Amino acid sequence: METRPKPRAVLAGTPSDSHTWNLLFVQLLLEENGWTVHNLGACVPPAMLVDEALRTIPDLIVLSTVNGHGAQDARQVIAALRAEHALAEVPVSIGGKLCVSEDRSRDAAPGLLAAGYDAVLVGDTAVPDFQKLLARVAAQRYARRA
Ligand code: B12
Repeated sequence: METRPKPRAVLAGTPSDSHTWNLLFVQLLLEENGWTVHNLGACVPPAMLVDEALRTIPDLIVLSTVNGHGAQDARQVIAALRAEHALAEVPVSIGGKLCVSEDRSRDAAPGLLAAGYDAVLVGDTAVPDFQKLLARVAAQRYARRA
């Protein structure tokens, strides 16, 4: 019987993004892959995400965005998270429709990785890539606490 505590994720929409079905999709995906999720919902201000992350120190922070402004919004969010020493080791990933086309979303990825994201998940491979990332982060968590 599985007795290990589940890895924990904090999930949020980007500050300007009011879409919610994407968040529900990502929450279910995380849960189906064995994670506990605190879904903060849409239009999450960076300060609120930082407060929640500091309160719980999750194993993963996940941002979902589809309104086309995500690549811009994502900058202020990662700057706020990476300004906190206590969150330095927490992986942060972002996925969805980051810009108004898939090509632009892919073009935005290197800049977001350089800004501090650990993974930028866009296009057809977003979900399988995310599932691999979840397995990797969970395995690292269990190895650290073994
Ligand atoms: C429903 C909808 C709305 C509803 C939202 C209701 C709600 N409660 O969510 C309403 C009418 C409110 C709305 C508003 C707006 N919308 Co709208 N909306 C849609 C629509 C039709 C469906 C979105 C949806 O729910 N899909 C279902 C979910 C499950 O799928 P998804 O969101 O696509 O997410 C998938 C992937 O992106 C990915 N994914 C998402 N996040 C993540 C995260 C990770 C980690 C991973 C791995 C994967 C992942 O996985 C999901 C499943 O495949 C889309 C068009 C479309 N057909 O997609 C436009 C769309 C998202 N909207 C759009 C826009 C522009 C807006 C507005 C800005 C319009 C306006 N001018 O006011 C506003 C948003 C205002 C704001 N402040 O954000 C654009 C975004 C442009 C872009 N990115 O290219 C779209 C694409 C329409 C279009 N073709 O132009 N919208």
